[in-house]
Amino acid sequence: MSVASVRTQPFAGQRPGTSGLRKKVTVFQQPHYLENFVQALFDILPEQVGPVAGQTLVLGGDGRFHNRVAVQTILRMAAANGFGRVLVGQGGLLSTPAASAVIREHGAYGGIILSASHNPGGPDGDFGIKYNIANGGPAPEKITEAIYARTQQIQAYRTLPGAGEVDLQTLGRSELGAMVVQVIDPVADHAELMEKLFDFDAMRAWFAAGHRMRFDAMSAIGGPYARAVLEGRLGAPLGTVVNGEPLEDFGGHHPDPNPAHATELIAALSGPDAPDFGAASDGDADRNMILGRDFVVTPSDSLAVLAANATLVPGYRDGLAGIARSMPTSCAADAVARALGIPCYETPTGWKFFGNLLDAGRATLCGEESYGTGSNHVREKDGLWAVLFWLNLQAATGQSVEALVRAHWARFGRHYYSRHDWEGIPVERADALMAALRAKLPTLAGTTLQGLRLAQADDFAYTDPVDGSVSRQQGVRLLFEGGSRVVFRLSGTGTEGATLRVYLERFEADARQHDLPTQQALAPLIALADEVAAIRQHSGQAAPTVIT
Ligand code: G16
Repeated sequence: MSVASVRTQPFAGQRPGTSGLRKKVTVFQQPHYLENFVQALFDILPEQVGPVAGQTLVLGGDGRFHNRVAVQTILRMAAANGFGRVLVGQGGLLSTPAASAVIREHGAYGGIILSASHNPGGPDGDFGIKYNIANGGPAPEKITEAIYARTQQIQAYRTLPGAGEVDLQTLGRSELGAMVVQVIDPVADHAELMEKLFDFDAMRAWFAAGHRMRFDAMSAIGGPYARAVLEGRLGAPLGTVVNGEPLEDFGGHHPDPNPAHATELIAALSGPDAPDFGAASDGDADRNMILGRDFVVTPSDSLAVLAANATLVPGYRDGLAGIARSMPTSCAADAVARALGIPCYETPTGWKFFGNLLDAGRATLCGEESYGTGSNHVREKDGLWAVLFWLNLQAATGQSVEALVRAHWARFGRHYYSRHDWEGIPVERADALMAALRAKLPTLAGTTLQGLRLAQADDFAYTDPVDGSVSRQQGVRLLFEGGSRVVFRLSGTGTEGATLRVYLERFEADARQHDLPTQQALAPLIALADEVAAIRQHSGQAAPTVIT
């Protein structure tokens, strides 16, 4: 089988965003589009990381439309570029956290994950690709920027034109040119890892005692993983996992586990006959949502509660080295870190920023407001891991989700939190909004807005404490006396227009004030956000499109 060099030309706009390159499926279907990006990656790896010849690559995706075609393309290109072996999930499938686990478990050189995460799928939906390094985590900016630079110069890519499709349904080994293709069980490594971290006996007893749970896999890749652990190893009744069959278009739904898109689950968790525990994961199974009966937990609170109770779980019995959260995530975790006497790191949005802290042993738990929670067990956020953590806490304490959160608020105070998304803003308008806001920053500190005194107004910059790299312009922060915050930033994961994210947070120590409706509690902050950033005027929209 001979290697061919196929001539090509650069495509504009192949710069990875918050988490890889995400575009419409129709964009990825253009001839050479995927190939250019993959070759750019393979071209920069030797210089950025080390030679690829003979190395092991991990490959898999969330099964969305175009996954099957893309996996075959990448296999042929990996062989033509000299990789020695590719570990690919059966059917071309691997959840994002499982890919991270497989990279680490097998000491692989790195991995390619095909996913656009929570973005809708299908022929008119989104597709995505990202590269993870040997620690199992997303490639840092240095690598993603090098890939982008290479895509802008690329002239040719290497492939095996004569190669047929590799059978990805049958577990085991085959050859593609000089490269070995090893089709692996996508679930096994991850399930083993979960069993090492959590008290499976206690959780089995919780189900055996008649407690009920509903896990909504949103017709995405989380289904097989959740079924194997919850209904398989833990003995939860069949049917505990709903929408458990991965579909190429996620059944037409938006596989994003939050109050806007998991309305069915929220309804199912309502009322006296509802299950005790509800949970969901997203398109590639790295996000999670946690619910009790008639009770929704915010991701920021989730991180804080897990951190405060971590020693109840076998994998974290010895305590935490530190906690890390993305800047827009609420400060609930900071309060826990203070009480535990451990550091809390504030990083830019994007899981890639946690990698160095985890590798250096500085942080054990990480979390983001965008429904991502994880730990040092892998280098990605992990939906099922978070769900099992909550399950383990309920089994260990005998308390409900709501009771655990209320006790947490009583001890640490409540951080009311909400995110308002303004989607589909024309890019120039969104850029103009952010530029105007940044220009205003020097005049804002010390002023009083809606009765709140502004202590600090800045554009968040992060210096990685491990390698000293600096990331600037990571979001405009308004920090008020008393702990309230408003943060503005543009999303880096969308595929159409711009999305302005406005993150709103109010700290309330007084337990008598812990039962306000969230939007009401945040009303002054919502009003001042619009006043300061002139959101309606710039966007031309009357209201946010999504409130979580
Ligand atoms: C990705 C990143 C997360 C980030 C989220 C939102 O999640 O991995 O770290 O918090 O996007 O990013 P943005 O606000 O820029 O849209 P996922 O689940 O989409 O991979």
